[in-house]
Amino acid sequence: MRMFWDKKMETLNPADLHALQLKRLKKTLHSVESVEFYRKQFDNAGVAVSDVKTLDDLQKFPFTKKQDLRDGYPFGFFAVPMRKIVRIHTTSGTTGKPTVVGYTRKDLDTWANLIARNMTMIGIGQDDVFQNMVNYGMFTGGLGFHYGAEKIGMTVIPSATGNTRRQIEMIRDFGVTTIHCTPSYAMHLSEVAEEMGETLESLKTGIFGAEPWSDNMRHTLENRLGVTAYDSYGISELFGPGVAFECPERDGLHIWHDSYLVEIINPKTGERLSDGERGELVVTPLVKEAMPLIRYRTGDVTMLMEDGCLCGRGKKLTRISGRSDDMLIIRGINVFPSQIEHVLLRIPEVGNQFMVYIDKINHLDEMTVEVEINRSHFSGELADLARIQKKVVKELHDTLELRTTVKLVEPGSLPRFEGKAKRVIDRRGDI
Ligand code: DLL
Repeated sequence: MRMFWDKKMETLNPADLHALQLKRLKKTLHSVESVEFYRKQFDNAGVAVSDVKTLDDLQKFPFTKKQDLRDGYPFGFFAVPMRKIVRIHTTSGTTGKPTVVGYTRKDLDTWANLIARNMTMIGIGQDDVFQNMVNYGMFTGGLGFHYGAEKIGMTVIPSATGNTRRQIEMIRDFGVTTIHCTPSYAMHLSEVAEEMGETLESLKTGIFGAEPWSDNMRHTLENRLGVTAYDSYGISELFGPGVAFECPERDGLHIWHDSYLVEIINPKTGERLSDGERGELVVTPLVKEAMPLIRYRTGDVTMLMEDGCLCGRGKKLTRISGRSDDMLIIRGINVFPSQIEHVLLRIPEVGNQFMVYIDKINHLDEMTVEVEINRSHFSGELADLARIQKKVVKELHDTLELRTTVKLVEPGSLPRFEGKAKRVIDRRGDI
C-alpha cells in the first residue's frame, strides 16, 4: 500500500531540511516586502531580510497576530496583485470583521498536495469513497479536503453539513469508507445511525478536526462508528486543514516541516521554548504565495515532541490542548466573546451586560447568551419580548454564523465584575 504522497519531502534528512527551510524562508521574507504592514514592522524592529543567515535569525522578526490581519481587512496582507488571487476564504475575527485569506492557483495546488500527503499517510487512496461532511462555504474545511481527496483519486461525495439521516443513507448506499467532519458531529451521526438501526459496515476511517477533542472521545467514536479515528489540525490563515495530521501511530501530529517553520513560544513573554516544553504554536508558512505570514501566532497550545516517529517523517506536535487566548470553538466555529459583545452593543433593546453558557447537549455544543433587557426600548408586552429575542438571535447568527439560544433577563440581574470579567462559562465536559 502506498503510504507516502511525496516521500522525498516527507522524509528529508535534517541537513537537507534545514537548507530547504532557510532557502524558502528567505524567499518568503522577500515576498512580504510588498506588504506595507511588514515593511513597517521590519523597519520598526530594525531588521532586514539580508540579516537572515540561519534559521535562528527568524527570532529577530516580530510576530504577526490575528488582530493584525483584522486591521488589514480585507486585502492588506496579500503579497501578490489581485489578478493572481483565484480564491478567497474567511474566518471569524475578534469583532465584527472576518479575517480574509487569499490563494493563488499555485497555493490551491500546494494545499491540495499537503492534504493528499495526510490522506495517503493513513493508507487511504483511489479505492476509497470519501464523504466530506463539513461546510463548503467560506470555511476552509470543505473545499480544502475536497480537492485533496480528488487529487489522490478518491471518490468524493461533497455532502457538506446537515440532514443527518440523508448523510447516513448515503454512507450506506454509496459504500463510504472514509468520513470527514468535526468530532462532535461524528458523535451525533453515530447516535442517529443507532436510532435508524444502521450499522454503517463500509466505514473504515474517520478524519476528525477543526475543534479540540479528547482521547476518550476518540475511543467512543471508534467503538460507535467502527472506524479508526485520526486527528486533523488546520487553521485558515495557513491554508486551512492539512497543517498537521496523525499518522497510523496516532501519537502526535506530523506537521510538514518543508512547508511550515514551527516555533513554540511562551505566550506571555514571546520567548522561544525547547522541544518537550508546552506553549503557543507560532508558524511561518514557507510555501504560500498569496498571503505569506511571518511568525503567525496561532493561539493554539501544544509542544514539539522530542522523540522521532516510527513512520519516518519529521518531528511531531502533541494534540492541541487549549488556546492561549479567549477564543471559543463551538461546533467547529471560532467565536470570540468580543464578537458577542460587539453584536449586543448595536442592539438598543438590550443592555451591555451579558453571560455566555456553553453546554454539550446530545454531543453537540450549544451556546446560550443571557442579556439584560433595556427598559427604555421595551414595551413590557410579551409580544415585544419575543420580538427582541428573535432580533438578538438573528443578529448573533448573522455575525457568528451560529445558532444560539437567547435568554432576556431583568436589568441589573447579571453579575457585574470589578476585575477581569468572566462572561463565559464553559460547561462542556470531556465528552
Ligand atoms: O478549523 C480548519 C480545519 C478544517 C481544520 C477542517 C481541520 C479540519 P479555522 O476555522 O481557521 O480553521 O480554525 C482554526 O481551530 O486555531 C484551533 O484552535 C482549532 N482547531 C482546528 N483543528 C483542530 C484540532 C479550521 N484538530 C482553529 N484540534 C485552530 C484542536 C483545532 N483544535
